[in-house]
Amino acid sequence: TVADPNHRPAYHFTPPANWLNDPNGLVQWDGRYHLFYQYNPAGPFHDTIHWGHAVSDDLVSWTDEPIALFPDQEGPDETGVWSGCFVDDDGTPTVMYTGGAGKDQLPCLARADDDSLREWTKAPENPLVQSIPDDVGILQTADWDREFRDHCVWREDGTWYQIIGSGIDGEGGAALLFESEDLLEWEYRHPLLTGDWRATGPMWECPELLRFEDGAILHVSDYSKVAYFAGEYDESTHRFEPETEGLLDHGVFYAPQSFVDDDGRTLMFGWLKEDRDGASQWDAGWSGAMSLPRVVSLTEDGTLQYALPDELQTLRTDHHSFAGLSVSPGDSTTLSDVEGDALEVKLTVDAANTGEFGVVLRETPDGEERTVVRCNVRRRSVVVDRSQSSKSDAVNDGAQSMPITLDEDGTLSLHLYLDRSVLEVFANDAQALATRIYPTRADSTGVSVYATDTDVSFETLDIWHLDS
Ligand code: DQQ
Repeated sequence: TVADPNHRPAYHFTPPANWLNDPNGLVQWDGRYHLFYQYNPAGPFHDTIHWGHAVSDDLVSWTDEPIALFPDQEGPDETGVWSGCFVDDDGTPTVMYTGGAGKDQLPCLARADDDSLREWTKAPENPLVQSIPDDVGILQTADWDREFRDHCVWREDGTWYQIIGSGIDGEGGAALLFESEDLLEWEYRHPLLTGDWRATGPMWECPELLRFEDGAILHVSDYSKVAYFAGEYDESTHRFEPETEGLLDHGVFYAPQSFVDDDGRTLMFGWLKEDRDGASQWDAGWSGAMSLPRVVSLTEDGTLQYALPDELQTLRTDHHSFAGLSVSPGDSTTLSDVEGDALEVKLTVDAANTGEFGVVLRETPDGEERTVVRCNVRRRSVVVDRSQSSKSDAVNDGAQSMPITLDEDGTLSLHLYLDRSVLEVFANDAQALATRIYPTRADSTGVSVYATDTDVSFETLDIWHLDS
């Protein structure tokens, strides 16, 4: 197995021990950020899920809180308190979540006892949203009477709306829209969107509708990837017209959830799955990390944009600039004074005369272990090559890749966050790839850059060591 304590991220949120999956109930309440998450306190594996809880004043330092929601011994959430969202019910902090019970997936509601959001009282009316017309054709499987879970709730002119993840038999994943006056009794409206099972699977988990000035984004998790559709949401018909589509991330980022904070930013967190085997997770004693918060926006032409919150800059310690560094074809340059396993790397190159180049992270002096972020500018792709990331065979060493679009002036910019076993890569603030790597050697801390077939000249190349 590969279970080195040095794989535990330094500045990404991880559970105190045991298992973490989806972010839930995200909110800034009373000035504080609250991160709830799917949590199994019994061990580093997905089983009887609770809601873990952590708070932060700055999105950077997190303090663990007691478990917020427990499954009841008997009742609509007896096998798990699954994913759900936060609802501000006229000042009463409220969550909608899915209860697991036998072969049922049952919408439930709970209200916080006070503004600390520590303790919650479940609604006696649970389970909710029980009557769905038969002709909707909700997907049934061997395990579940109906695939029907995860919640995104919002309000329009005093009326509540929510979408719940589901699938329509024979068609594909679906985000089903419901309406309510009181959050307790819900009436079915229509699918806000249905996918084609060949493209985005038979079932959609964790659907979320995000509203921006210039349009809306609906994203869904289809067991492997997070697909998004950008388009228009019409408040009079409650219909969504998708115009463009893409992937929120090209790596292991899954089941993301977002919220608008007091500064009006739409902040998104996603679960970064492990990519080492179950025995390694067991030996490590913990599993799953939360992504960094991403500030999401939509440009006028419907392109999704990511930015990293300024607060993350407080993690920066030593700074090294290599602006103007040139590397000749076939050469590589070791950046000898920037060793580390918790780094931020930001670079720009002029794409016009640039072929293939790369940034190598977590490299041993003899090159036995190394993770290569390879940019093929002509093919407009970034590949994370993990074939030598780890000597262990208990890990996934598959390459991952994402397409890139250049800025109008032909600049390619890359922004990397390395955090021990986590690597998040952003290209031109528009594409993202989060991945996991598990080096085994203590000296896999080197950084180098190389050029393959053309001179590569870095207009900017900044590297910071990041604090924990
Ligand atoms: N995980 C939860 C579900 C959700 C899935 C259960 C996505 O609510 O559909 O832990 O990871």
